[in-house]
Amino acid sequence: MSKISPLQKARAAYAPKLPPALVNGAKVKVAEGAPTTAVADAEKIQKLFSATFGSPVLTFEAGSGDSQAYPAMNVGVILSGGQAPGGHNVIAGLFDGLKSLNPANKLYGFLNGPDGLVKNKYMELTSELIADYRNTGGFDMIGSGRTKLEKEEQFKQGFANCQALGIQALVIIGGDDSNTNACLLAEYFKKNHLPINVIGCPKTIDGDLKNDQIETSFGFDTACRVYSELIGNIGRDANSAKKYWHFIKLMGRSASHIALECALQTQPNIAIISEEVAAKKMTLGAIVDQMAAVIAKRAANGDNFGVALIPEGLIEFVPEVKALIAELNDLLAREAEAFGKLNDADSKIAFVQGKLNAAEAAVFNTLPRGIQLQLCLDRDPHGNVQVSLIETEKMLAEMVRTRLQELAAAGKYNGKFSPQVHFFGYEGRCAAPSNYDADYCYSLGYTAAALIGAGKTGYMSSVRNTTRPASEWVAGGIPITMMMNIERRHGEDKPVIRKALVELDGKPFQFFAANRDAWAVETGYVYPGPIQYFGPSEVCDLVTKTLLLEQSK
Ligand code: FBP
Repeated sequence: MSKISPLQKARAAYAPKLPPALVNGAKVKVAEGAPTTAVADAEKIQKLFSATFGSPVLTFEAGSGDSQAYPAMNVGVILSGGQAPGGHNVIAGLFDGLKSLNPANKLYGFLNGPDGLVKNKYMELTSELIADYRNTGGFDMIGSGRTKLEKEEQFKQGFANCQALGIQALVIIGGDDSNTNACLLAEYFKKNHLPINVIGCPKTIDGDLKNDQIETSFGFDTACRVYSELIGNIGRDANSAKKYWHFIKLMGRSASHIALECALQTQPNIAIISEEVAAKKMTLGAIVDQMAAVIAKRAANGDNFGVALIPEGLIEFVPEVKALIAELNDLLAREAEAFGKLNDADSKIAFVQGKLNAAEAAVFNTLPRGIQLQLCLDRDPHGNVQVSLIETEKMLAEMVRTRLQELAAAGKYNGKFSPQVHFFGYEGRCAAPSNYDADYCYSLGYTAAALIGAGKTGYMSSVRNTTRPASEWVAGGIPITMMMNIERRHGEDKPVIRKALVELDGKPFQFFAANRDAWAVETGYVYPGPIQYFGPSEVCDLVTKTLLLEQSK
């Protein structure tokens, strides 16, 4: 590794905390619960996962009482999908856990995501290498990628590559889709009597891989703290200069957990929650009206400034925009040739306007020109609009400006509106993990080693009770099939882990909803400041507001 910062140097010495069952190593006693079922569509899931379905929830108790080293084995690890703070600590925990089972155990990292498994690109992870990455952010130790592991040819190739390395267990660190695929792989191996076990670990800053058994996905805590620090700084600037409205888009491809957590941490004047927009079937116009109303109210109090949080996935939750995008996808696929011959932006927009159905055309016509063009141009290899590239924050700022001009003309607004737009996403994904994520990730990795030592497959590593001190954390394994249901994906019924959206009757949203009207008019910003790695526990060992509220009785 090249030059490291003083913080990184000091942080390398941090010893992450472990649940009590693991403090003396990964040889654990395993307590088995009752057989499990699926979160929905149990019959279909059982049919698809006949070899792995129904396994019990596992809880670890300290020490198997076995003083013998377990037989030596080789294990592979893969990072899958978007970066999330703490991934290196999962690998460090896995490495240390495996060594506690038998010092001769070896860990191989497949490079650049699942692709590395299929293409046989790997490196052995030695203690020297791991030492360089302890408590660091990023996934750069072995890299990540978004290749989906779902086809039988990939499974066969993966098996052959693992066999050549003597690998008996694979750990896949990923989000809901990657863990669904980990489960498919576990099923394939078990059904075909191929001696490789598969364990998943819950990762994603989006916070949407959680359920009754998995409290949170790793990385959510750190990413939200980084964004909240920045939002707090911007709030303080806004309240100092008193001249700008800041429209801040926050990452989170689909669910609004990040926007909600950041709102709970910083108390902005506006925070849009996509799930509420969908539930109330709000139009874009209604969202704009709501924002303009808050801006006008603050202006009437002499406050021509504010902070608004906008979740990245918003526009797909607005029913009319969703319908427009679906029609645009079809239209541009159907008319690809004719559309491709058009050279300038105006003729492209006019072409689309002329071919859309009346309802969709009406929505299209309300959008600012830049967004209209983005919707026509930015498409992924499957021909779909790349929603994450759409600058919702700019779109809303422009639409709100127009609405405020109308209000002013009607004598209902007499303020100044100067928007500043921001997008926070990559700023947080590779941050040095907070103590929470450093401990949680290390524990998840160590737990994966214990599950491997116990010969389990098709499980997700689980560490619970994390709002309490680590000395009360509970480690174990959750059968992945237990989290599954059947969903329609690309026109087909597929078994998938159910994505956790923001629950409108859940305590985090309810708390936000009870306070947002006051936060809209008062300037009650909270300034969380940067993540603290050293110092008193009350500033270093924080837990997200979301988790605290969810776990509160
Ligand atoms: P994962 O679900 O794979 O963890 O990724 C989440 C995320 O960070 C989203 O918040 C964001 O929309 C997306 O990745 C961006 O990914 P990319 O940089 O690959 O486009």
